[in-house]
Amino acid sequence: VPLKPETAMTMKLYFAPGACSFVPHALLETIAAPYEPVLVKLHKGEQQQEPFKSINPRGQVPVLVDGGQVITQILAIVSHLDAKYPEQGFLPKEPLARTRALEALAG
Ligand SMILES: N[C@@H](CCC(=O)N[C@@H](CS)C(=O)NCC(=O)O)C(=O)O
Repeated sequence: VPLKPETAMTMKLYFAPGACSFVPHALLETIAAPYEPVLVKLHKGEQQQEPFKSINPRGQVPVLVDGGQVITQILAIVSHLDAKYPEQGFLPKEPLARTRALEALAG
C-alpha cells in the first residue's frame, strides 16, 4: 500500500520528555509546524532497541526525519529548521550573533 503523500511528507521528531530534544521540539511547537512527535522512552531503553536503533545507531534523541532524511544532532536539526523556515528567525542572521547562538546551543 503506497504511503499517503501527507504521511510521506510529514516531518517526524523523535523526542523524550525532559531531554535535550526539547530544543527542536519547542521550535516546531512554537510555529505549529506540520510534524509528528514520536516519543522515545529513554527510561525503558527504547533508544537502544528497534525500531529506533536503526534510525539513529547512536541511540540518542533528538532525531528529525524530513523528506525521508534522518537528521541527528541538535545543532544540525536547529540549522535545518532555521533554513527551512527562515522567516521565523530561529537563528540570528547576523554572522557573529549566529555563531554565538550556535556556540551556546553546542554547550
Ligand atoms: N550531541 C547530541 C546529544 C544528544 C543527547 O545527549 N541525547 C540524550 C538526551 S539529552 C539521549 O538521547 N540520551 C539517551 C542515552 O544516552 O541513552 C545532540 O546534539 O543531539
